[in-house]
Amino acid sequence: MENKNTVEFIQEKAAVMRRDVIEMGYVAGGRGAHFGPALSSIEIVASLFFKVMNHDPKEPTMPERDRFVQSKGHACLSYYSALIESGYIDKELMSTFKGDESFLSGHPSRNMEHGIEISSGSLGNGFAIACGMAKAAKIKNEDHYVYCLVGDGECNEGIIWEAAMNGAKNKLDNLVAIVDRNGVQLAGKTSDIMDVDLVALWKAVGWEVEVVEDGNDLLLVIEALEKMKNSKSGKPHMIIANTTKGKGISFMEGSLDWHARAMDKEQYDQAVSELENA
Ligand SMILES: Cc1ncc(C[n+]2csc(CCOP(=O)(O)OP(=O)(O)O)c2C)c(N)n1
Repeated sequence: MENKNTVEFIQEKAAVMRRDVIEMGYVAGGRGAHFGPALSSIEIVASLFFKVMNHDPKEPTMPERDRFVQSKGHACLSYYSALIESGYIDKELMSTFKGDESFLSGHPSRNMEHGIEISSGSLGNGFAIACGMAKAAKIKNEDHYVYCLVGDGECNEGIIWEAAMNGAKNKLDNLVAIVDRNGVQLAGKTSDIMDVDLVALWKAVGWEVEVVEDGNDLLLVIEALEKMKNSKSGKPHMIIANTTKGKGISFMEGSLDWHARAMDKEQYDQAVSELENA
């Protein structure tokens, strides 16, 4: 399905997705939710689902669909919100997030009927699977793309680099990965935990790299995705998008406290009011 949505339309979708993240995270109650990682990735996921990817919610398994893998699976709320707002998941199911019988679990669990391509959450694994999916498409002469969302802390995982080298060797130019570089991981700032030059590293392993100065700017994200998708470099593509953890909610922005936690009523009211007045 060709995606002809306007930027204004996608902006509106992104705003609704942010609201969905807060609603779902709040209903999880004491079980808590990964608010910060979901909110930093909204513009990336919205750009993919409402502009860049070829997909059809009415036909979730159509062979020619582009595949999306959320390797940073703990941020599932941005993924679920895109699946809800594009029609893969009934909006009423939002209230079941993290419920015992719900398929909307705390990390994505493969569910093709509802657009979830793979289970993810063990950091690094989703990225390696995405490389395998891109290789499989090459072997089968399929011309769809694979898009994969990775965290900057996730890039500390060894499996990432094994898969990255393999992806370059296999010339997986049908693969576009995006690092959500929000600078904060579970236990501290990414630069305090493993201070690496991600741009240099990805280039060193043979990937084509594009940096997005503001990964919460929809136009910039769409531009980078289109550029990488259409690139003829013959290399796998990596977009490193600088984002803000917890983007859109003042008390969450850049905060380690809001990597994952429960939200009380007062915080919920403030978050909703900030989104309504944004
Ligand atoms: C293999 C593995 N180790 C540890 C974890 C626990 N864990 C969950 S989220 C997280 C931090 C991820 O940080 P980052 O990739 O920067 O993503 P962000 O939350 O900033 O979006 C960690 C270590 C995990 N899910 N998988």
